[in-house]
Amino acid sequence: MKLKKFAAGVGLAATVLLGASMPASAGVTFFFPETTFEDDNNDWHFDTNGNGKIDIGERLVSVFELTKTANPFGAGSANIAPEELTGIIDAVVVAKIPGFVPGTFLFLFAPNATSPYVDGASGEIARTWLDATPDLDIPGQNCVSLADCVAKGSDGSVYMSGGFTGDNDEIFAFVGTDDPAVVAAAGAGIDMTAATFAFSMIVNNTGMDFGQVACSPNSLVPVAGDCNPFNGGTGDGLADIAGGGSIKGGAGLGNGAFGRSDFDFNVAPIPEPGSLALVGLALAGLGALGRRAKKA
Ligand SMILES: [Ca+2]
Ligand SMILES: [Ca+2]
Ligand SMILES: [Ca+2]
Ligand SMILES: [Ca+2]
Repeated sequence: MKLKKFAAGVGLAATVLLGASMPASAGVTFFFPETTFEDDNNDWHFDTNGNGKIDIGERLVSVFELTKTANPFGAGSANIAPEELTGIIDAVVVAKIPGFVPGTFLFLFAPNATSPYVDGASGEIARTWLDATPDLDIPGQNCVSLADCVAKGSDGSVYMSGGFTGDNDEIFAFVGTDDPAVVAAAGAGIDMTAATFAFSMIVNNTGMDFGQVACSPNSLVPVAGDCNPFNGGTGDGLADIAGGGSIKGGAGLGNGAFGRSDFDFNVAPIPEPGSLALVGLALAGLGALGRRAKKA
């Protein structure tokens, strides 16, 4: 009996330390030591100079839905529900560098200081909202225009945001064609560009504290180290938010978007005081069991 109790106590402590905690917000479950947010995006390009190509100074705007969280080191995932967690990316191309493959380019992005969607002036590139009355379904494609997608994706309360605040690892880049029509014509499952990003967290209304995650190796940096070799400063290979993915073909989209991107990212939540208190209780319980076992 005592062994069983001891095992149960160890099980409780292990569950609290390693498993999913109680979600800080009702619908979002965090995994320790890292949590992956999985997303589905629709992507728009603002062709300011009208040449049909993605150029320096032009904007990329994405509306996305974060459908679930997962444990990047093992099994375990949880749908985000009953609320929905959605967001908007608004960034400006600041470099367009021809790649080795003709027709491909490395694009580097910076915050859009005049974004109507995120606080680009403070460095925000992406912002998320937690909405108690879900109305956006990116996988199900229920928004019919950029304005409709933005309206459905930016209602609710601001949850978390990320962007550039001066960490030398910060990056938002993709490698691929500069012709959105090529992406738009491709099927939904076809990867058209490789994307990499590392952000600093700017707004945090999650109820959690966060450490940092490795942002390299990534699709541009083959070894661990500075996550952005293009910005003149040397980072330590760590950032608050790190992710990547691809822009997939946009065939069948009827809302003006040219592509569907998949930009999953990781964060490193620190167990909240409530969880630590539970761990303390569990350890105290183990201590009591141990003392009783010694006496017997
Ligand atoms: Ca253009
Ligand atoms: Ca919404
Ligand atoms: Ca750097
Ligand atoms: Ca860093």
